[in-house]
Amino acid sequence: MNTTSTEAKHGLADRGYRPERADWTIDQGWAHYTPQDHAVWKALFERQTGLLPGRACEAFVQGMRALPMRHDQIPRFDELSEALMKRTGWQVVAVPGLVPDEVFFDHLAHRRFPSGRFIRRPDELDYLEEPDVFHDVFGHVPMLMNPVMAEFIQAYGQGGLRAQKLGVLEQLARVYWYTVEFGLVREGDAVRIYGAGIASSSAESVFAVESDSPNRIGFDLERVMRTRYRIDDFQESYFVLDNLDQLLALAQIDFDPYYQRLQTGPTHQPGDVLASDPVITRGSGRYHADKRAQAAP
Ligand code: HBI
Ligand code: FE
Repeated sequence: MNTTSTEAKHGLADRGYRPERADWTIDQGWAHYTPQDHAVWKALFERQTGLLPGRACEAFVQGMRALPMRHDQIPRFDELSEALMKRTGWQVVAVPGLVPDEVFFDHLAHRRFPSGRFIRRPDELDYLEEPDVFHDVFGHVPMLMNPVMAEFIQAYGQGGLRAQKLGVLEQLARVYWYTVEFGLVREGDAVRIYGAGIASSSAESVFAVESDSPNRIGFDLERVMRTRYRIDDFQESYFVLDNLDQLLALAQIDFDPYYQRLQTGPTHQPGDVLASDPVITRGSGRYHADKRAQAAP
């Protein structure tokens, strides 16, 4: 088997971790969290719940409200699963961190959301490469209470297994990235967060909706499938849905004609703006330009 891009990037294959179960799940082991672990959750939870009113979309806020999540302790996955199961048939299962793509897809295809069980250290509050329990539970689980998102992520799991066989996973992964992880959606005249990568990051939840630096562009499937993304910093462009029901349509689309078309034609860089883009806000690009200037000798 080839080493997947995820493994190469995160060194999973090198770390020598061998799962005890074929599906890579582990017990949450809730009793083993330390007071420091719960304190990290509390700090992150309080910071984000302060930032998200007026920034997160209605579905996120509603989902959060209906879940057994407390400010002062890491949630129990069995309690989250019970609430999810009733609403959308999803469950949360614990995994050690990033799992191989096909394992990830198989869980999603069966409405099981793999969540990191570890929590970041107090000195890592702002940035972390591997998904921990705060990103996965606070960021993703509220949207899994939404029937449309529930459907879409399951379809992504099914599509992922197929895309992997066809060798087009990179293109499909961009759809997940620019929706489930970094998606914005219009609500009235405003643009709101539904992506978990944004909703679980204090700095990016402000940047994504308020900064004049990034581009905000109306979502188009082929455009997104042609666009590279940044994993190491804020996004240079966000793609904005008119409403969450667009995800339902996406879940039903036959991707094969897209994969065909994508074999030729351009690939776009993260910050590109095209003449054909339905631009909502054209970014100044200042944030990333400053960073590049600092990095240059
Ligand atoms: N594993 N636990 C976990 N969480 C992810 O978000 C994840 C993963 N493995 C692979 C993966 N994401 C992505 O690279 C795929 O969506 C392509
Ligand atoms: Fe995520």
